[in-house]
Amino acid sequence: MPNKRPSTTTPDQRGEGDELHQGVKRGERMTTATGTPLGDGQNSLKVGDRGPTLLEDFAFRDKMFHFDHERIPERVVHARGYSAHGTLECLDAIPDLTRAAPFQSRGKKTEAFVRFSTVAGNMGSPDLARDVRGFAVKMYTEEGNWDLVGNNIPVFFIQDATKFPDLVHAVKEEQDRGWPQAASAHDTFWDFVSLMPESTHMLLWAMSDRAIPRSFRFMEGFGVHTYRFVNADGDDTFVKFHWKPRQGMQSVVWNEALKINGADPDFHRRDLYAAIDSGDLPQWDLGVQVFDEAFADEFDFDVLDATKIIPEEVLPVRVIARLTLDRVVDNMFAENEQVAFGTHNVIPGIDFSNDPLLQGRNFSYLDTQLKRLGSTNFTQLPVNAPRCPVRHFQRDGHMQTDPQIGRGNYEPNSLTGDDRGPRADVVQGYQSVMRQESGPTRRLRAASFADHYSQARQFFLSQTEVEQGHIVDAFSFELAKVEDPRIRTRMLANLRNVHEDLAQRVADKLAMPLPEAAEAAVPTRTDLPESPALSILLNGPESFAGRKLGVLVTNGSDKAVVKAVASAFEGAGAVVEYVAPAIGPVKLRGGGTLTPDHAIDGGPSVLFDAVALLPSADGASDLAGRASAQDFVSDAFAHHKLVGLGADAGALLAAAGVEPDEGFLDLASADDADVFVTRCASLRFWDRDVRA
Ligand code: HDE
Repeated sequence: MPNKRPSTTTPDQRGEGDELHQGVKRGERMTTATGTPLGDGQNSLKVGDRGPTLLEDFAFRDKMFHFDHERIPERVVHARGYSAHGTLECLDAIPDLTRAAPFQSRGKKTEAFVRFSTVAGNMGSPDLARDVRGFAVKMYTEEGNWDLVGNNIPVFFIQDATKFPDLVHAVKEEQDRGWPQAASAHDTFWDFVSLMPESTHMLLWAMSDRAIPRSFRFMEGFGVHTYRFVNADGDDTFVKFHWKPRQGMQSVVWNEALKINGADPDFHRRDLYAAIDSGDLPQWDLGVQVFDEAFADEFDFDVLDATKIIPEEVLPVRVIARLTLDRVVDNMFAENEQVAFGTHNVIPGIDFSNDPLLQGRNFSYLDTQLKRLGSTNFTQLPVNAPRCPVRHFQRDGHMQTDPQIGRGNYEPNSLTGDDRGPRADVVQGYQSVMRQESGPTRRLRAASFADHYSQARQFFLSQTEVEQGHIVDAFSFELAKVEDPRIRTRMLANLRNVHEDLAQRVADKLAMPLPEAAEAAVPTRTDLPESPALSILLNGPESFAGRKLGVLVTNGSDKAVVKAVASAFEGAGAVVEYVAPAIGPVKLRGGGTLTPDHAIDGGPSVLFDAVALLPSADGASDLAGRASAQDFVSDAFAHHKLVGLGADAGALLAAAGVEPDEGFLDLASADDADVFVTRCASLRFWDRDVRA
């Protein structure tokens, strides 16, 4: 009986026991890659019951061949990312400034795809690394794809693209040992940046809370470079792009970030997925700083230097459009991995400046796609394909899927149909801005790029005291991980040029003497005014909407209070999740049960923006003996969180060693819920005297 199925497979494995089954399971018939229907998906073809597999087994080879080649190289930087689809809507038409298609009429909608990322870590690294976040937006316009490949920090480490491979080698895991993963806190990174004072301004941002965002939804994005807008008459202006989160800005604290990475390494991607999936669609306003040559000439710094910003207080950001993310990806590989961004993807109305970093990027992004995606035809992949007609005489190449019909495959030709194939449009087609450039060819850093410290100082002074403390802590944490003391000394010498107080505080935390200040090409300016727009805490949300409350419940929790808290927070647009001693249903005092979202050992308070402690007295005594419950409370306290305090949580508080302060709000009765949710809009109780 050679066709008898072996009894070791279950009916489900065999595709039996299904009412549709007539050799077909669940509607679709499984086939090989070439469409041959499979008769058995569980067993390879063998000689006898226990014999060797036959080379003839084409189905096995078809499947294994494909599997063996599933991986493509991950991105050399920004390998870990997460994406979503959305729409850009024009709020303020600006045809006078640019002929870029998305901005020609108010209400105009343009399909978009966004990929957020960390920079240094590999694809499987944790989301809460201290790192810059990529903020890359592809806009599928009717005049081609426009990619704005930006970051959540408006400046960069280096001024010239030729230094990029050095920077990336230095920050990635060290080549002789293979660590650390997704961390700048190691010798090679600090060695490099301490020798490259141009990175100082970026370091201030990277050591600030900008580098540990609470969520992609709560961070700003920046085009970084100066670009050009060009209108229909060919007139051009300079422009810098800004994405402003309508959710308000928010970051976590460092000790919390470390713990989130353990509790939920996918914290950021899960957050974005959950928000979109629940209909709480994240939005950013797209704003521009537009300026002319005269402004550029008068401005304190060179607008072509990507280590400098133009403060919003000097040149306000004008909002012109709104981006809404409304659809999660269907397939991470097809979309998140295969999306190919490039600064060179511009459309009529957008042009480049001479920023030497941007010029270099225009080469690198196209080049890297061939390595990753393996074919010059990557633009034909659905996520990369323009939504407008594509017509040219580019031919063939690996994986060509365009039906390139007709006889003429060159331009000009007289054979391809009536219109003789596509021709350039000298009137409406892309025209590069005509620029007068002259001068000797030289490898030189312009003198106008020489000030490396003044804006770093301005950034530091524009932070609140709390944020300044975080910057001091971050420099100290990272430099304490550096093994070679000469690197720490060199970095402290650089920091003295930023601000004496910053350098002294970092030195104190490292228990090191302050070295002489480093030699600086130009003296640090002390006259730059503070820029409040640079602070996260000064630009937080107006409410707790979009944030998450974690409610600790046990058997016997007061139903009235639990319900009131849930309805107050959900009414404010927040998400409420329940944490209990175990994942099974909890019986409430006052009747009914509640199904928790987390068991306490898998639901630490670092996953929430605020917490409510609503155990029964017995539940609190029971939890008091559990380390995970003690951490739940003591971490919430240490991370400056607002805590709603039920009437019976005393035993747990005592076990956690926490004395309630003004950041603890009474939740003794259902009536207290509204005050608690209103207070939670401030997100943290920074006055708490604790350093996380
Ligand atoms: Fe990138 N960068 N970069 N970068 N970058 C890449 O392109 C590069 C820079 C940014 O989600 C790579 O497709 C050079 C600044 C983002 O797919 C690569 C220089 C900014 C992403 C590359 C820079 C960025 C990348 C790696 C110095 C903010 C992820 C894989 C001149 C304005 C895009 C890839 C995504 C990715 C090169 C500096 C943002 C190698 C040479 C400045 C958001 O081409």
